[in-house]
Amino acid sequence: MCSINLDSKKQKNLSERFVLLSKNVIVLLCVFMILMIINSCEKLGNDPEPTNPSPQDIEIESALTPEFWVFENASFRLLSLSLVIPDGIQEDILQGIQQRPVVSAKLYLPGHEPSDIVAAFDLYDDGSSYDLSDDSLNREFIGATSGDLIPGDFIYTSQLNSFFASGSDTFVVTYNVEIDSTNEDILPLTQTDTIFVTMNSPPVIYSLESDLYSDTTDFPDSLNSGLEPQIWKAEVRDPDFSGGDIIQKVELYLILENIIVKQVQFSDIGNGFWQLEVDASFAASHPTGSYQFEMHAWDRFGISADSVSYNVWMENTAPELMNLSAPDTVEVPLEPESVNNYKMFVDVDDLQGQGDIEIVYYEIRDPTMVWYSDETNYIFNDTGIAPDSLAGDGTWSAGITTRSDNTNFGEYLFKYFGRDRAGNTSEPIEHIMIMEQESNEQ
Ligand SMILES: [Ca+2]
Ligand SMILES: [Ca+2]
Ligand SMILES: [Ca+2]
Repeated sequence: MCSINLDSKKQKNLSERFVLLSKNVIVLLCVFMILMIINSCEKLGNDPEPTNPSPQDIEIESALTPEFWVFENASFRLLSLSLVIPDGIQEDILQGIQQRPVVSAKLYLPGHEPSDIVAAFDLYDDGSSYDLSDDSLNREFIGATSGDLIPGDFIYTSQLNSFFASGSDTFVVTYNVEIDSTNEDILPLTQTDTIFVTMNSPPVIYSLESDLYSDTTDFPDSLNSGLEPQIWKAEVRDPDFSGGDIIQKVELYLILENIIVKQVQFSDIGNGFWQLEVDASFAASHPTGSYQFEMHAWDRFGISADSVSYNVWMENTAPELMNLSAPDTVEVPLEPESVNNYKMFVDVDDLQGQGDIEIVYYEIRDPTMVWYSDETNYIFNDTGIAPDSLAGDGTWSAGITTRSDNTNFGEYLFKYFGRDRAGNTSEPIEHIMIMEQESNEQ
């Protein structure tokens, strides 16, 4: 008897491993066989080619074809065709048991043979999942996707722009629904629509109105300083609206002495109306004068409307200073090389808003009747920089300092002014301040 010299422990391990290995092999074999069975079952189910639905089961419900197109309009528009199919057959088609109808379209010039086509393309019910951009035919009039929204709803779509046309013309579009390409006796379902391609027309500006003057149709010819908040509404339309064109931009230019001094954009509020909310600050930084208000509008091709002009007298008045707070007496410190700090505050208003105030400043007449002015240093601020406590609240603040070496004691006259960005200077406020030596008494 042949004996293998294994110790009993090793032998045990080996036999255990063998049992484990054979178990694994059996399990694997079983899994493999099950997979084979499943696979062959699937194959059995898939094996027959999908059948063609009967022509009587499929109808065209409707086709949506934009009728008017603007020549050389690059923006894509949807063409779609929806089919009516009984639910059971829809299910069969979606499960691949029955063949999916194929939808295509042809564009041609009327009076020509339908075979003499201008363009041919397919419509898809793919939820826009197919990439159509890799088009060797270089059809720039076809979108990169079908534009289809929901796959499997039997609404077939395609996106086109007007680049299929070589000029303004009328085109016939015929949709074809192929149900059974293998049987010549079964003709495709068809539907025919018409497309008109026209040249682009410029937008038209119809009116500009202020809601404060709703009893007149004309824009007001004067805008007084401090004008009430109002809405200016312009009616602007593009004759090519149905052709896919839209108004892109509506602007108002303010022109003074042939120079455009302000340009504002209106917002689209729909239905051909555009609006601008205006308040008294509209005139900020613009001097009182006779302005030309010029309306402009552009369509998406950058074609501009004939501008419409209004002559408007617009007013901007000077700021007003109120409620000055300043010391009546300032003292020069006794202690050498020291300073005393004082604060001044004044409320400043401008009908065109705080934004119109350019500067608040003061001039000083010293006891010897000499005037001093300095628009970089003798100024107030409303920017929150000390001694100003709050920016933009209309309370303007300034600091003044006396130094121990000041000797020009006596009466100082302060004159305070505000000037706006239109160059209007306020009436001054005057204030007398006495400068004296700090007393010794502590
Ligand atoms: Ca247009
Ligand atoms: Ca002003
Ligand atoms: Ca302030």
